[in-house]
Amino acid sequence: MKLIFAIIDNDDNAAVTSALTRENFSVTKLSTTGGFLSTGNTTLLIGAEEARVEQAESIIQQYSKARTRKPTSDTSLGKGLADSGIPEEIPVGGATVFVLSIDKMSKY
Ligand code: 2BA
Repeated sequence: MKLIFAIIDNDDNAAVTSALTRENFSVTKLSTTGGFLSTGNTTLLIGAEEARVEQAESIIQQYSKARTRKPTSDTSLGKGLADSGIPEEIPVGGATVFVLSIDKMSKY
């Protein structure tokens, strides 16, 4: 059994989640915040048999787009850096995916 953490853009959330659930993956969505931009993103938790991890990753990859975001004065990137040449556009995504081995999964 594996646990997939997939950090995706909020704009890809609906497409990625519905494609995963259509293929019978169980998904938990967490509202998260990127440390660099301090803007919202979505983290998906997916518990899956090892044999299905590649399929889940390929769905996540298919529906996650690379895009750019403008940093705002609210982002941690901008704090205290007003004169230090903050880039106008920051590349974000597609998805950042971590796959962890888990010892046990139970449902009670
Ligand atoms: P944020 O931390 O808000 O980062 C947004 C984008 O800013 C990143 O896109 C990357 O292009 C840039 N960035 C982040 N940290 C940077 C740094 N220290 N120096 C220069 N540029 C930096 P992505 O790499 O696609 O990441 C999108 C989101 O995925 C991140 O949002 C964060 O929430 C998560 N993430 C990415 N890599 C991670 C990691 N190694 N561990 C934990 N979370 C990660």
